[in-house]
Amino acid sequence: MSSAMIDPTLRQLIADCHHFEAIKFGDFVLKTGIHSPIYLDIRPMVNRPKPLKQLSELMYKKIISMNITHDLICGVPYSALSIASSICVQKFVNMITKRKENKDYGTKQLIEGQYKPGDHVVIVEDIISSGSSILETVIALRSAGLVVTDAIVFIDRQQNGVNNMKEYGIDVHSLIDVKTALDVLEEEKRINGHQKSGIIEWIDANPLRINDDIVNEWKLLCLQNKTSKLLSYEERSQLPETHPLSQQLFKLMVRKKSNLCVAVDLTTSKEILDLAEKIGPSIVMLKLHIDIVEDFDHKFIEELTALAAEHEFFIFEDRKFADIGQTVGLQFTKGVHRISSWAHIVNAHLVSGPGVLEGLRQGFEKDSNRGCLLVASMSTKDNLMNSAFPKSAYKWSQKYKDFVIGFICQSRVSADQRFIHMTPGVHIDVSGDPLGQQYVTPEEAIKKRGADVVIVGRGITGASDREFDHTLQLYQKRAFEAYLNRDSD
Ligand code: S5P
Repeated sequence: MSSAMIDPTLRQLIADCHHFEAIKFGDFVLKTGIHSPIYLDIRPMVNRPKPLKQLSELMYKKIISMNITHDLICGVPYSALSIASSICVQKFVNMITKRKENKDYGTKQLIEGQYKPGDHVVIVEDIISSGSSILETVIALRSAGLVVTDAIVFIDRQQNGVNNMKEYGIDVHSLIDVKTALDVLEEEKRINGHQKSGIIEWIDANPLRINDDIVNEWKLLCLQNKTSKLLSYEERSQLPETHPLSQQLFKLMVRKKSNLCVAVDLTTSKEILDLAEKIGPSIVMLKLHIDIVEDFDHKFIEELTALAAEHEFFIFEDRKFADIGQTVGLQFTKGVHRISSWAHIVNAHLVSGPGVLEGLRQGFEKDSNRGCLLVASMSTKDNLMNSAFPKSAYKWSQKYKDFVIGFICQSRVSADQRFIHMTPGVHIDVSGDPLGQQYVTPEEAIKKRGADVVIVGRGITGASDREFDHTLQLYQKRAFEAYLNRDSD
């Protein structure tokens, strides 16, 4: 951009920036620890009515001249919020704002204001450096179903931000770039040629990248948006911030071509170990009710753990912890079973509230190879688990994701694909049992209800010796094929 072509108001604004110390020269240490010979902070400009009005008029003019479709305007917090408000007041355009909440805020809606999915939004920002803040806003807007393709900024620091944003489908239009602003300031005798070339040299030597955390958030959004349907186990193993145990499980399912967990509801250690030996190669998880084992001892656990390592499956103790946190902590770590010392996975009900998770927390001792599933719904007839349970399971899964890896459920609880959904009550013959168990087929569980892993008990363990191998393979094959053909009817 040549400084001779600059709109007189813009020229005046750049001079004002220097006058009000929105542009400063010297030696500044940036947030990143890098020394910079130039400092830009637009606040002293947007805190004053005259430059704010002039700046917002110019920015809106740019939106119009670039022919950018816009139902709404969104300022990047915080400095650009006043610019966006000023545009909206002057030009009668509606505004939305993005909250700047910390990460713990979970999935709560980050966009404030009236909008509908599909509305076009133009982003307004004061300065673009790497583009990270703009991308953060783009992620929030796109997550809410809004369409955003353009951003208007006052000054481009020319440190690669505009280029960076192209990768994300965003065209950034600046009123002025920093080198042209420096020309103006030189012409206005506010800096000399020597200072200017030193700054330009520094700018050229310091291109910026988008912050890694934001890139990861973007990847996650892409993976979720790529299809409204479920991603493959492989893709899910690569989602950022997936629990290490879930990552291992997703990978294991791909490797073993199995999404089968067998419920081994047998009462002697010999029967369990014999069965584990037989089913080991075909399963990814073996589920126990350790309190029904009549001859329990830790030698049994050692042998089972060795089989789990040999055949690569996880051990899931279906203890359904449900008491007050204090008791649950003891049930998990103490007693004859000392469950926390060997179970890769346990589960919990939230009937008594999230205290149960606090109670369990101590037993996980930051061991990233162990995790907990929340019971969100049950397979049995006339059970009392109404819709409050999946809602609460969803809510607390977000807060305890350091060890909550997913759900025991009859249909999906969370759209967050990092969580595993496991469905029990699966049988090829769906007639149920006399004690209220209700069954669905592996296809129904996986294709219709969205299960990632099916839990099969008597469907397999009840097969006669003669039919056992065939039955095991049939369940493995039907469940995995249902996953592979999930998107067909
Ligand atoms: O809702 C549920 C939750 C669980 S964990 N319904 C269930 O049946 N289960 C468990 O899954 C149950 O405790 C048993 O171990 C297994 C189902 O066994 P099956 O023989 O009826 O397949």
